[in-house]
Amino acid sequence: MLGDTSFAIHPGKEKKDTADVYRDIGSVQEWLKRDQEYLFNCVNGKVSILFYTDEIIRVTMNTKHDPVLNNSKSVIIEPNLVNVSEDETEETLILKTSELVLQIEKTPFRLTVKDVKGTTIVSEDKRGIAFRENGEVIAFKQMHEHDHFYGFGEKSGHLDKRGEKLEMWNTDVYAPHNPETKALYESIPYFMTLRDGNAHGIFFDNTFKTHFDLQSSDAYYSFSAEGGQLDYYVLAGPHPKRVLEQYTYLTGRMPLPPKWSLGYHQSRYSYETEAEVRELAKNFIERNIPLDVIHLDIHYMNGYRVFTFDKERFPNPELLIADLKEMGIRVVPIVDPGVKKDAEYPIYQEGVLEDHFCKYIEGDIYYGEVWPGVSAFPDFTEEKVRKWWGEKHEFYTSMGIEGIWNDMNEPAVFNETKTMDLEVIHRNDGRLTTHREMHNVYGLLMGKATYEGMKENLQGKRPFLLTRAGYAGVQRYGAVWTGDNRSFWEHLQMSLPMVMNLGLSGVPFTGPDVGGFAHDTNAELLTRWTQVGAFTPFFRNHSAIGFRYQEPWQFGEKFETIMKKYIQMRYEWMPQLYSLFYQASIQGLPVMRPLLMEYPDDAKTYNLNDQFMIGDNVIMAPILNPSVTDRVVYLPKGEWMEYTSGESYEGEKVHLIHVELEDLPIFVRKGSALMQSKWISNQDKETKDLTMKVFASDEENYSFTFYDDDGETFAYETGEYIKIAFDIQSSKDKIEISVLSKEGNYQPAYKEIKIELMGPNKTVFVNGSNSSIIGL
Ligand code: MIG
Repeated sequence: MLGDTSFAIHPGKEKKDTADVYRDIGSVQEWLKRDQEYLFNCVNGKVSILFYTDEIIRVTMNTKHDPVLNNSKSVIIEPNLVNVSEDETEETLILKTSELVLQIEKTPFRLTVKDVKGTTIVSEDKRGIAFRENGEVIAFKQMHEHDHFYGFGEKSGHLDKRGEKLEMWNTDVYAPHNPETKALYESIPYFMTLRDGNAHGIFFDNTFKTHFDLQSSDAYYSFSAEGGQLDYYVLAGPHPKRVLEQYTYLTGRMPLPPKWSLGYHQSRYSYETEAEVRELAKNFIERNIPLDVIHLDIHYMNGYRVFTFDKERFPNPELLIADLKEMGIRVVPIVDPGVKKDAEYPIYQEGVLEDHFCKYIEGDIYYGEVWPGVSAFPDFTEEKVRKWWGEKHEFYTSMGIEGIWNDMNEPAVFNETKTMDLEVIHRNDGRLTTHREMHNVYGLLMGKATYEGMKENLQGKRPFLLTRAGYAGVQRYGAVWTGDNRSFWEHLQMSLPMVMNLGLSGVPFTGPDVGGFAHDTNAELLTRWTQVGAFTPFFRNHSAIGFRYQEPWQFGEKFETIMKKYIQMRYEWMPQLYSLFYQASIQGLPVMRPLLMEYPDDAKTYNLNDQFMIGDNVIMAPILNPSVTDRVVYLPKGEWMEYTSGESYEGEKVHLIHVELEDLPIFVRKGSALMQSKWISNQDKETKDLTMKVFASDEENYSFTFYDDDGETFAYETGEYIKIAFDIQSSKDKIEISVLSKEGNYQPAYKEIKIELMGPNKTVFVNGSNSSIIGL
């Protein structure tokens, strides 16, 4: 990955097109329909096409036997009954749904997917789908001149991945996180292509190491895997939001997180003693800096044994947790997968005696070095192991803990390869396979075990899970932080496209370590990062052992005051953010999104890396460079109002704006609204007042949905929520707000919504009458 020397550009060094060594699937000899599956017998193997909906198809190539269609760790739905019409000639077979036209050429097998208007969505390069004798499988697709590529989970570099080569192999990368770092902790082999304003998606559901090549040619791109089937889904779009709905329909959506997990988190590797944690909490309370969570990193454990506390450092965890809860602060401890090899340690004993650990085929347990020393690793591919691990979390829940932080679950091992031997066996509920195939889903399945175990143990309360590793579908179990970044301005810059692409990959609840994990942060960087963090979905300040402490007060009052203002702002925006998290939980749309998601026709947004949106009406333009107090902002179509100054800005224009250290430029689309409430104190975080800020326009229409509930139980599933759909019509002299619908039985502490008009004075009407209050 980093080994490129100048030799790579040696004069005369020829570039060989590796595609030549692949064998084509070949011509169709016959085809048949089995239930909903179209199965093509080709010269070199079989291909199945399966319709999931009118807009989603699955293509599976298997060169050895019939395609296996029931072993996904990601896809949680079954194919629907789809009406497909067939039209066959000697050369082609046409399959049509209400949204898609599939054109299959028979000699050799080639598939083109079009929409019903005849526009090509996905078409094959002249090489189609192919394989190699070593087990590799590959698909070559045509690349169009105006294609832009997004998603791919957690990747370094810029938003648009055209021109890049990417790899999926969950890797513990302490350093570096550079544009050339191809694989990080999460593997999400999924991307969205945007072409002339229309979008579609491809999900390559293969858990082996996979590669995406968007670089070698301008005429084609490819995706390949080192083993398994060529198994991919085409999602028809055509709007970017629709693609995401389709992808998360397949792989699931984030369950509504507990509200406290959307607050501010303070962490460090590590707050080492109970006294230190109490002192930390006291500081937040006294300074009235909002805080919801303190994370306990590995030092809390007895010799790094998971499911233990060190009795000297933390003599009374129950009391600590209870006292902190009184202050409105929760504790989230780290839990790694490695179980210390120690014959006197009950978790290890059970693991061995009940056969929960990963083994070699000969029956010996696999051991690797991690924090506790020599350790064994639970085989999370087995249902019974997941259940065991999940139940063990009673240790934490019985102390009042409601959230868990999973680290090192790539799994990371301290050795040359950084992970388990590839030939370690996973029993995989009867479909035995090796780590080579299960590596990328180890973290996902640990997350499943943890989330489900916590949910069971918490008896009606929502668990929170933070995980480092994952695969497509990880959003069903947890939030993701982007691992070991550094206190570099470059890493602040990179975190924006990284979090936006994670959002486009179905994972809405993510964020980087604010301030930077490794390296020493500084006052200005931490301040600017905290301004951004206040609006990234996951908001945690975390730093590494041996580096400067970076709690908000560490750099003196001037900086503390600014950071406090932004952390408080996070809470003032909570009603808005929570409504967006609700939207993410039902539709899969990210809270923090790139501008292209809302403005897919505007080419200026296609690789806009240093601005982001919160929902569909707010654009953030933070400062991401040292000593900079001016920046350029691009605003798309519409009229915009800067949140703090109230100044108006025209859309489809570039603006130069002045930004002091205490400022974060926030642009709200005129005609739209934001729901907000006041920050009171850490001990009293319940929303008691609610304001709708309406940003006056002379002509816009806007509609949005406000959502709220108790924030911590599953009672919303049985109607305990409040959900109001609003419509706002703006005109020259008036603003008309209408309640389109109102649902749910939840009785919040606030009894009305106060309307606050931002900008020029106009008369406000609510449901037809002159008023500035909406009663609930
Ligand atoms: O390699 O638990 O990414 O957040 O503080 C060190 C110690 C292991 C890596 C995580 C980091 C955490 C640290 N862990």
